[in-house]
Amino acid sequence: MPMTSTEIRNKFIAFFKNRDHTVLASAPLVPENDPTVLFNTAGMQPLVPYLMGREHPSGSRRLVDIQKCVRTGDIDDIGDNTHATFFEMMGNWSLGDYFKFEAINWSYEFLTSKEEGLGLDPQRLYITVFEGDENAPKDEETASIWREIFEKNKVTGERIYFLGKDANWWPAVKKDTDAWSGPTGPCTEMFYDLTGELNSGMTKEEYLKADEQQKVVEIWNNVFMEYVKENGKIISKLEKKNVDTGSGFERMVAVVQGKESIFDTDVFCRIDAGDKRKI
Ligand code: ALA
Repeated sequence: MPMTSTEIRNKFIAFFKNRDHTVLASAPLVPENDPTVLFNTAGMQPLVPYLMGREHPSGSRRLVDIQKCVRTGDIDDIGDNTHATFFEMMGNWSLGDYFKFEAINWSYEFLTSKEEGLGLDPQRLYITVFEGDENAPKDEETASIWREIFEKNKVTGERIYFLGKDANWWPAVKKDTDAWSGPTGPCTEMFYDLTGELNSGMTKEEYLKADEQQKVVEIWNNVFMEYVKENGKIISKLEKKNVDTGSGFERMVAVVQGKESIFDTDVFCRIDAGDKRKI
């Protein structure tokens, strides 16, 4: 029997609680103090003041939560296998505390550990890393942390791809319309091979094609916030570096339950009704 969505939810919270993270309830879907968005579109949205340097009311510099989100930017993708109008985002947060090494190692451990995590097959993981541009250098540090993890765990093949800011920078830049103000930085995304048939020696072009065909699905994004953006432009470095994580809950459930679509998981289907939808 695969894990239920409730078990996955509880495991995520427990994993980070055991690593000294304070557990937060989801903030309301409609932001309380952020006029820039109609809905919370990511786990980081309600935490922006703390990512910018204000002390969190809990007094903690490590947080974990599962945030309710509506991502209006994804509206054209709604209805495919992996995008929902409303979704939940699992997140662990470092407010000026740990950075790349711990964040990446914990992501890998939670994804693959059979005891404390989800027990996913590491041979089906693919990673993207920021390739660098005029604002920030190629993220070699992140790539070398991943290489070390794969080597230590005997995960074979080439599975790290360097991509540009549209894919590996938060928030992704949409030319001319990006008026985002807030904390920003490069990210590393984790994808899972839904088919179990992909070859880890794929060229970048082959990998991008597999992504386009939804053979891989993004299941986790670690953002390494180091900069401050104002009206879409990087204006300074953050005083304290942060980690912002986003892991789509419904997608993770689909991957763990071996389903191609989030709509076939127990988040949307009765667990005793086979493939019949609830409504
Ligand atoms: N803020 C990042 C995202 O939503 C983690 O993907």
